[in-house]
Amino acid sequence: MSVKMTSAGRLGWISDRRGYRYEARHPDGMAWPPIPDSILALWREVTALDRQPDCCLINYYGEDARMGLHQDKDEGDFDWPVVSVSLGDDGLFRIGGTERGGSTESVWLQSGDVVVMGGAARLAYHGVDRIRFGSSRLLPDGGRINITLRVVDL
Ligand SMILES: O=C(O)CCC(=O)C(=O)O
Ligand SMILES: [Mn+2]
Repeated sequence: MSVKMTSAGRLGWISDRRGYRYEARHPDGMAWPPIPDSILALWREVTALDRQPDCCLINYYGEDARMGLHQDKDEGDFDWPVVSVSLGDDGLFRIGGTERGGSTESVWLQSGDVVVMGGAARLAYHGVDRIRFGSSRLLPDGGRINITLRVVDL
């Protein structure tokens, strides 16, 4: 995996030899930090939901990082939307339908862009093909941060 990740919120998303899953604790044993209020306010603004997300996944993409096409489907209830925020360098985001191998379209996400995957798009295949390293000055050492908010409902 080329993307570095950590989490905030009640549950964090981890990957180890046993696979991927949500866990209430960091692998080192500590609870995840709370999701910042500004991020929760953004969630409320774009979803109009009272329910808060359980997980705030924080992905860091360095120069050669990418994320293959996948569906977000480890949550208990796909009625809740997924909200994702892009910060720093531009990222080439690819999104298709709900069948693997279907047609896809690509869009360069810029710092501050917010993607909401809800309704019919909640289970759309998506990924990040590459980033334009150094295209933003937000992060002193370059790279892209993506923040993904999900209701996990465990
Ligand atoms: O970096 C992105 O824009 C997408 C991240 C993503 O799809 C994920 O973490 O599941
Ligand atoms: Mn995803």
